[in-house]
Amino acid sequence: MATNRTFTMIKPDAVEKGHIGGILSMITEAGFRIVSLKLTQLTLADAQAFYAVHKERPFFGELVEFMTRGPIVAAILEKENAVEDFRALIGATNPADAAEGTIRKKYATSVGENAVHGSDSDENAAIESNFHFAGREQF
Ligand code: FUP
Repeated sequence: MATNRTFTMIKPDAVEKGHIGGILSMITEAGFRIVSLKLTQLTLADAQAFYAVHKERPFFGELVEFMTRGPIVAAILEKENAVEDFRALIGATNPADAAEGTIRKKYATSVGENAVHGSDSDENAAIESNFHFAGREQF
C-alpha cells in the first residue's frame, strides 16, 4: 500500500444522524480521493481487534459497544501526506478541543461519540485498509 493513503470510518453516531453525505463532502473538498468505500457494521470481534491497543483502558467496553451498535462507513482515502492531513481535517479526539473547520468540531458530540476515525500511521492505515477491503476493491 502506498504511503499516501489513509483509512477512515464514519462512526455509528454520525451515520445515525444522517451525516454521511456532509462528512464525505468535507473529505473530498479537502482534496482526498476515494479509493474504497462501503457501508458495513463491525462485529464485536472486529471492534475488539481494531481497538486492541486500548483494551486495558476503562472506556474499552463502552467503545466496543458504541462502535458495533450500528452501521459505519469504511473508506480508504488518497492524498499527498494522507495520514497527517486527514488527522488535521478530523480534529482532536475530544470535540471540545477540535479546531474550527474540522469534521469533529462540526459533527462530533463527545470524546466517545466523535463521528470519525482516522489512521494514526502509514502502517496502521495499511492494516486497517486491508482488513476492510480486498485488493480488487481498492481503486
Ligand atoms: P483518535 O486517534 O483521535 O481516534 O483517538 P484514540 O486512538 O486515542 O482513541 C480511539 C477512540 O477511543 C476514540 F475515538 C474514542 C475512544 N476514547 C474514549 O472513548 N475515551 C477516551 O478517553 C479516549 C478515547
